Order: sequence, then structure tokens, then C-alpha cells
Amino acid sequence: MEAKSKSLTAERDEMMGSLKTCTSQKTALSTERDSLKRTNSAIEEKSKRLTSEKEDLSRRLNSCTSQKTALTAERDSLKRTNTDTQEKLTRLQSEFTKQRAELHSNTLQLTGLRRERDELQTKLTVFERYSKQSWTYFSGSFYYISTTKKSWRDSQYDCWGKGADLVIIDNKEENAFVRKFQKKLWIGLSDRLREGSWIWQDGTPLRTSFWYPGEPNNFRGTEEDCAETKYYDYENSWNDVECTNANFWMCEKKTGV
Ligand code: 2F8
Ligand code: CA
Repeated sequence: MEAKSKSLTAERDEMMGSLKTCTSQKTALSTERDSLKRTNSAIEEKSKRLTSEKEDLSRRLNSCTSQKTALTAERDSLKRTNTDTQEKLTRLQSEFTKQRAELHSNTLQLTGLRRERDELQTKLTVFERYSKQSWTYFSGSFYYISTTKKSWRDSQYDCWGKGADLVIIDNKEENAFVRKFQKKLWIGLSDRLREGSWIWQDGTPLRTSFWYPGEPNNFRGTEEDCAETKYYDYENSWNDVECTNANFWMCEKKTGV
């Protein structure tokens, strides 16, 4: 009986020990469970916050992407416009340069034309004035033939009074022009200053001459110091004669234009 009681006591003590262990394990598990629950809650909350944050970021990203697309399109369009404008500007600049050069050239031409017009106007005015006074134009000069006869010296004075000179014959064309009038005329040639040295009355020496054969000859020892167009039917038409003789005469006025 006593042995049975001992065994029961031992069994009870063993069971009490097991209970104690179980109770303390249960408490530890309970604590662990509560801790895990809290951790889980915290994780869930964090997950919710991150999800919401992610959705917000996603919305913002979408909005940013569409704005970026719009801005890219706008930028490309502006780039194209810019290129067009640049090309237009280059074209306009080249046109401007061309037109400016054209304007410059036209201005020069205009200045030239105005000068030409003024010269022609002057020429015309001179031409009209001399034409009215019965002067004849030939190759840049006007010519006057007297209707009376005078000595070589007085003829020269008459020409000077008209703003002209006794005619100076420079070439065979001019000589032919003078001969055409079929008149014995004083011309502006003499050797009065030095015998044998024939000079035109403006001081230029005689180079091309049209003396009749045998002239100048100081005929029969007379002092023939002035020239006339005695033989006008011939190209070599000139003769020397005394300056005091009375002759028709021819004045020449160079127009200078
Ligand atoms: O009157 C003077 C004049 O006389 C002659 O011409 C008519 C002479 N001609 C000849 O001798 C060929 C001129 O030389 C002279 O000047
Ligand atoms: Ca002579």
C-alpha cells in the first residue's frame, strides 16, 4: 500500500513537472505568437503604404510620360519649324544680297545714263544754238563760212569774236569737208612768225598737209604767209598767199562733246 502510494506520488510529481514545462512552453509560444502577430500587422501596414505609394508613383509616371511625349512632339515640331525658318532666312539673305548688288549696279548704270543724258542735252543745246546761226556740224565741231571777204588777220578776229578759231584741218576727211563748200577760204595756217615754219593758229605745228603741187611757193618773191583753199577741186588744195588779201574764211568751234 505504501509502495503504491509512493508510485502515485512520483507519478503525480512527474505529471506536475510536465504540466509546469507545458505551461511555460505555452506561455513562451503565446508570447512568440503575439510578437509575430504584431510583426505581421506592421508588415501588412507597410505593404499597404507601399502599394498606395506605388500606385501614386505609377500615376505620376504615366502623367510624366504623356507630358514628355507631348513635349517631345512639340520640340520636334519646333525643330522642323526652326529648320524651315532657317532655310527661309538663308534664302532671304541670299536674295537680299543679290538685290543689293543689283541695286548697286542699277545705281551705277543710272548715274552713267544721267551723265550721258546731260552730255547729250548739252550737245543738243549747243547743236541747236549753232544750227540756228547757220553753223554746220561735222565730226565734233561746228563750222561757219563767212559771207564777206576779209584779210587773214581780220578773219581770225571775226572767228575769235564768235568764240571760235579759223579752221584747223587735222585730217583728209576734215579737208574734204572744207573743200565740199567749193570756196576759196582762209584756213588757220600761217608762217608769219617764222618763214617756212607753218603752224596752226592755236600753236600746233603742221603735221598732215594738203599743199597743191608746187605750194607753198612765196609766189614771185612775195611774202605769202597765210594759207587758203584755192584748189578746192583737188585733195591737195592749199596755197600760200599774202595775208592782206581779201578772202572768205571758215571758223571752227570744237564742241568738246
Ligand atoms: O595770187 C598768188 C598766187 O598766184 C598763183 O595762183 C594763181 C600761184 N600759183 C602758181 O604759181 C601755180 C600761187 O602760188 C600764188 O599764191
Ligand atoms: Ca602760193
